[in-house]
Amino acid sequence: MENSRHTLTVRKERAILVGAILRGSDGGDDLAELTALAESAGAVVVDRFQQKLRTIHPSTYIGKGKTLQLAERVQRFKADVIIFDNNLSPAQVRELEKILAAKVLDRSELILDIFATRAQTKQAKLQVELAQLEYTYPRLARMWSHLDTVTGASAGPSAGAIGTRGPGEQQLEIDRRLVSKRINELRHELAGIDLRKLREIKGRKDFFQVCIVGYTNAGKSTLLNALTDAGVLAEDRLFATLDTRTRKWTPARGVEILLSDTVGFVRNLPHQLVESFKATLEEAVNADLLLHVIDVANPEVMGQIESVNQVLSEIGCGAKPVLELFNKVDAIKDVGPLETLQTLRPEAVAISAKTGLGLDELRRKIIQHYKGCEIVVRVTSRLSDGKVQSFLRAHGEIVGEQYTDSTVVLDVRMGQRQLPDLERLRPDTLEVIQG
Ligand SMILES: Nc1nc2c(ncn2[C@@H]2O[C@H](COP(=O)(O)OP(=O)(O)OP(=O)(O)O)[C@@H](O)[C@H]2O)c(=O)[nH]1
Ligand SMILES: [Mg+2]
Repeated sequence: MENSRHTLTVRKERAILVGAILRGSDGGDDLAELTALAESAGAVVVDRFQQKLRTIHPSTYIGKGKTLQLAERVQRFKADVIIFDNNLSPAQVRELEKILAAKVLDRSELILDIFATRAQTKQAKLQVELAQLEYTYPRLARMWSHLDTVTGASAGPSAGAIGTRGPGEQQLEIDRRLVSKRINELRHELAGIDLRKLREIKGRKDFFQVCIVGYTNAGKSTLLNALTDAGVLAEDRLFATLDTRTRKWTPARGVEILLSDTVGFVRNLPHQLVESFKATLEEAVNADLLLHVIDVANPEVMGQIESVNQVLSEIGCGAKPVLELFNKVDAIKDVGPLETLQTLRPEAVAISAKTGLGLDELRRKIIQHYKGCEIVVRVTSRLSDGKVQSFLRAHGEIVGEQYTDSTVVLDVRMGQRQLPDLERLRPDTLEVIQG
């Protein structure tokens, strides 16, 4: 128990959720998303507590009276952890922990905790550790047990273990140094991985790249699976996916696309996390087309669209072509809000990644985008050169044919992206006549 007080995880812990609604804000979502996040992290939510706030209390965020009421509820519900929907300053966390006699986490720490349990690849693990250290750095007094694992010191309550020593100033100073050393190591290691990843992404530039983005739990992985049989994990949990998956997809003859699934977005994504996940989101930055999956069955759909667009512009994708997808249309109870959305965003495609509804139309629209970079080439090749002709017939649409005794001149409509492959086959002449 004493040990868990100092960790930033919430697995199997009894949690009280607290949301302060600031005057002038949009009123929040009744802690529905925080509940889903807490459960996703493995906590058991035993109580919820909301307060309308005129101003933020500097030392405890919520007012003194409310804090005391909260302390009473901590006792009554035997809570281990209090999770705030708002982001708290380190000083506020310390003060609240003192008054409430329980562990206090804010929304960003909760999200980081989920990320820490979900990270699969080495890159994702390092990125999460870096984000956790950077976010938690000013909160050092609370993270003794995390430092144990970082520095390789033994965890546990044995005398002298870091986890049981008081947060004395001297100890704090040593730990700060350990943390900044570890942060440097992580940055260095990640820089190497990022470079490799970047090279890998650049190596794909001959392909038309489509990247699936969207709010967490919107159905991105389900869509990737529905289109490509990728067999990626999709589940009703926030942040089921942390690592990017890329699959080759052939939606029509001669059209080869690379389709990537990415980590979900969430409102107020901790800044450090966006920073450290930039390499993962590099897929989106390099994509030719983004598919923005929107869960239209979620009552917070408008806010979620906004959050995603905000992160997209933060990572430099603001001007990229986007195809918006209204997903989960099979699950909506009231068509009213969907109709409003469709009026506002007439270009969007209504789909159900689960039942397959609308996927044919989606396929057509993606191919249209692909063909946006379509060209017509005039190619001369010897009649005996079967390779060039079969390539053109497989990858393009023949729009003109002229034969001589020994050569054939073909006019072919095809994707610009296939030009390098055609050049590699060395036809006698090759000329772009349109596009
Ligand atoms: N009813 C319905 N459920 C869907 C649809 N698409 C996805 N889901 C469900 O929504 C949940 C989340 O789906 P995922 O594909 O994991 O969502 P995601 O966007 O990849 O989520 P993260 O990776 O967590 O960000 C799962 O329980 C899916 O079965 C749909 O079209 N209709
Ligand atoms: Mg997913």
